[in-house]
Amino acid sequence: VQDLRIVLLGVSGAGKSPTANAILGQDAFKEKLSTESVTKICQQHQQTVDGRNISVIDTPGLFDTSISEEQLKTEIEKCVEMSVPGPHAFLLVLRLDVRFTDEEKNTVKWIQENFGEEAACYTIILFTRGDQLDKPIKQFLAENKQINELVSQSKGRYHVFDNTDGKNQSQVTELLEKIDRMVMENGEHYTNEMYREMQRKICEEGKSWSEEEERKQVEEEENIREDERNRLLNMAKDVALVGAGVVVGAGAAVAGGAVLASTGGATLCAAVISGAAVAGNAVLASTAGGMTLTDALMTGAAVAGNAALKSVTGGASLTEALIEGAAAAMSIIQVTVTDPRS
Ligand SMILES: Nc1nc2c(ncn2[C@@H]2O[C@H](COP(=O)(O)OP(=O)(O)OP(=O)(O)O)[C@@H](O)[C@H]2O)c(=O)[nH]1
Ligand SMILES: [Mg+2]
Repeated sequence: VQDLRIVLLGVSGAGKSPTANAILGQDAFKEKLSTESVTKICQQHQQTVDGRNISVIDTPGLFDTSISEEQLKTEIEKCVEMSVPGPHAFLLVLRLDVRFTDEEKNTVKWIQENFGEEAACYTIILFTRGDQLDKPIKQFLAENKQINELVSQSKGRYHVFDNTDGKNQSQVTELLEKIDRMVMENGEHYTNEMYREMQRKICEEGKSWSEEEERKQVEEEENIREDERNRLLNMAKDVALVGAGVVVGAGAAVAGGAVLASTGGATLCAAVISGAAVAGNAVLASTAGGMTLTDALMTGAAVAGNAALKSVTGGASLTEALIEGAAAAMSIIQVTVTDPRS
């Protein structure tokens, strides 16, 4: 292949930008001087290297907290567009000299989750700070199980760079040869279609997950409503039994009626207000006096039941308080009015 498109990935400070510069043999990408991460957006530069057109795309650090997940996603999208029709290689850049972090452990996984399983076939681990390696790389890998694990996830492909040695052209030539070999083994480069396919899958998984969540929520709400309906119906039966046809009991009857109406689909508030009002003899006046509906209902229920207010402040739901109110109204009826059945 005459042209090569290379995408550099890795955590912030891994040395992506210095590596990109080393490949191109020029200071095209800004490198770090401070501890803050440098590269915030994807950038592409190209250069003729060994007589071939090499395009390098530098990316912001993975897991970098100074840019949001969303921003990173947008940048990765851009990097895919920059690499049309798709990169020949992903270089996963890792530092050799420091202890391996959890984030670095997750980089291969991150690549697969964002670019798809097949991305591993196009990935080469590129170790920076080769100058600080005091033993042969094979021995280093044998002694570092976790890094070795990462290398095997990338089909055993890796390369070591020393970015302090600007004149070391052979490390670049060797890298390009490794990429060529990988492309030959794969038979093609990573394609943007593979990327779109992966994104479509992620999208669908996300959709089916949220559909499932929504279904569960609706079911839960329906269950709560059903329980409430049953409780109200039971209460209504009791209230109606005692309250029917009695003058004061009319309040309870309306309260009972309110309950029935609410289960019949009328709005709870309207039904309850009239029920509580009749039961409590005070509520309508209080709403007219500027109280909020809830206050009025509480007062109404309280007057009706002598107990409801307590239960509301005690943490019971308004409906529960009202039911208690109606129940208490019922007991008032039993005390003050002769039960028509007796
Ligand atoms: N000694 C040594 N230092 C290196 C080597 N490669 C990179 N560095 C240094 O490592 C530091 C990290 O470089 P950065 O430009 O921050 O790396 P980056 O991955 O592009 O970071 P972000 O842009 O923040 O994502 C720089 O100070 C480089 O000089 C190397 O091979 N040897
Ligand atoms: Mg950078």
